Amino acid sequence: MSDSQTPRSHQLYQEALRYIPGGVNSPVRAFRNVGGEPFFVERAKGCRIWDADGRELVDYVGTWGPAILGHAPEVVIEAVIEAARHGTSFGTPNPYEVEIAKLICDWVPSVEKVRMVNSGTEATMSAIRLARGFTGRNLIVKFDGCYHGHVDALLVAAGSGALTHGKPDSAGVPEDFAKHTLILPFNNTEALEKAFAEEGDRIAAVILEPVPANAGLVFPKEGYLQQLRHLTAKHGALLIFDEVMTGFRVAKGGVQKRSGVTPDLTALGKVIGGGLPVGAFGGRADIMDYLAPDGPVYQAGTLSGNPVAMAAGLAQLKEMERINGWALLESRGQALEDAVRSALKETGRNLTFHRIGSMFCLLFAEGEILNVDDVKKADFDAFNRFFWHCLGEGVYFAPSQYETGFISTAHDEAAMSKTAEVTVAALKAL
Ligand code: KE4
Repeated sequence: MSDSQTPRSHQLYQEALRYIPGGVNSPVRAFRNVGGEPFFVERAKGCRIWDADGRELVDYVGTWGPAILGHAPEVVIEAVIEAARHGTSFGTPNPYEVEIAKLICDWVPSVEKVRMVNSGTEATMSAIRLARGFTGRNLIVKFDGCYHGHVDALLVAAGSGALTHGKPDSAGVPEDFAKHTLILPFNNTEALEKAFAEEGDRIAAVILEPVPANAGLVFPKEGYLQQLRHLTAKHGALLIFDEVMTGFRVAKGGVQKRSGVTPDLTALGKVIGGGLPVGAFGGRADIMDYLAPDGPVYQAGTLSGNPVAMAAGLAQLKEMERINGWALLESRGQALEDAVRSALKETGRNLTFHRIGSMFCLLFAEGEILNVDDVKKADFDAFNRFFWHCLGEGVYFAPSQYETGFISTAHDEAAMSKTAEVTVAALKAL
């Protein structure tokens, strides 16, 4: 995509670079993984977005997950307008908070009590602090390739060996923080057993994306989540599912509903805000009651539970239930998978397509892909060429091989057939 094809976005980007670090308010939007410049979006509706140069694009990023009903669904827009008319934030409890808390407790198996926050990062950060406060332990286990937001304790990379304690994965994270985080390879049962054998009574919690979707899209091996549940319970450690991305998307109750594995705490975000800034963390009541004001673990937020964001989230979740959105997402996801698989067959490309419900990833790698180490073997140049070819033809996939794509209930026939056509052409052109 040359700047001449998107002159207005190019101009906006040059201006943005003057006032905003990297020209963006979140790094992935800068397209650094695929090269080139980002485009600026001016409006979105359903499965389509329109950029500053008027280009219409079929959108498979869905603002990184929240747009499960597509962009600007009428029910959400009306709920936001209605709520905003009565005030945007009160700094006091409001009825919306009670309604959404009840809905989350009813729908998500692990959640007996829930606290609203303003992002997925806040949700995982708070869940970690709560787990440490509840257990009186410091050590947190996470998995290489899983992303949980920009939490100091979790911006940690695997040390030299699989079982060494972490080292900071970002400037500004003190070594002292990283040493309390142990990084394990995902889907490696021996590493898990060894870690618990050596450090089990020091582990406060294990946090993971139960279906990792920030390093490509990979699936837990048969029995892996059950093993995690068994080992954490056996050693008095908590199990935290980061369902910021999968919650309310892969099923009404998330991965924990589909898998039957119930964590002690769950982090949520994205879909529950209907596109507004919302996160949440919840779980066993005896753990959640450790939170201020009743308990010793402090956590707070000026805009947590604000009426407008709650109204947006409630409208989205209730609409998903009304239309049984999960069945719709499964059928659209299957249609996309069929189209991609026939394109791969037609073009003789031996690539790997992973999908769970409306989340998918076309991995430019062959063979079994079990964790981020396998994804790192992908052909990133080929992915980049595929990305730009599709974008040039009006189909916007996530601008990184490490990111997952999202389908919404608004992805219509026309969008899906255009996607199939463009995918074949892009694979042929590789
Ligand atoms: P936020 O703080 O960005 O709301 O949520 C952090 C987060 C936590 N847990 C999981 C599993 C997540 O995927 C995320 C954020 N996801 C990225 C996309 N992979 C958001 C996009 C961005 O960083 O701009």
